[in-house]
Amino acid sequence: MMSRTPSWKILMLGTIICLMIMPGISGASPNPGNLVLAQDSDVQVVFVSSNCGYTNPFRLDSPVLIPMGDKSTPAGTTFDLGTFSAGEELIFAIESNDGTFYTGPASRNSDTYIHADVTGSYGDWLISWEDKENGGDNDYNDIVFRVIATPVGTPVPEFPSPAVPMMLAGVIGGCALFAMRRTH
Ligand SMILES: [Ca+2]
Ligand SMILES: [Ca+2]
Repeated sequence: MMSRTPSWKILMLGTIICLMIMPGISGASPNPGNLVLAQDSDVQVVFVSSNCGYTNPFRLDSPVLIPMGDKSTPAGTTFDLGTFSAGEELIFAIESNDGTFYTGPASRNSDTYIHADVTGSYGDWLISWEDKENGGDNDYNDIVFRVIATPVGTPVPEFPSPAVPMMLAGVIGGCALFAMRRTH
């Protein structure tokens, strides 16, 4: 009986420790990711969230410049960026009050700090930005969006062509006419 009492305390303590450690882990080791397309792909960006003081306009910076939104963009807003070729790297940027920061290695940024933490898997990346110089509060939630790359030529769901229902209607109509003639 006595040994069962502390178990909930251990569970609570474990939960508290996890909550304390987790932000530290994510902040300490941002993943610069690798947004290089393996195939010709249609690319979309879906805005997820913002948690920041700066406005932070964000954009595709390379291979072409495509401005998208900022911290006030409604969650779920989708940007169709078009089609990109195999081998091209998608480089995104945010224009923070502290400077312009890019996806990819730390060396791209003026403060030589990784500002975009890339998670998810190939073709459905989650980009979580830190907008402060030298990492600031390291919360990596200032601007968050998904980048979805769909290989060109991926089959789309097929629907019957209009010719099939029209043929069916013709056959049914013909049968009905035949049946009416038989009854008269
Ligand atoms: Ca931050
Ligand atoms: Ca934040």
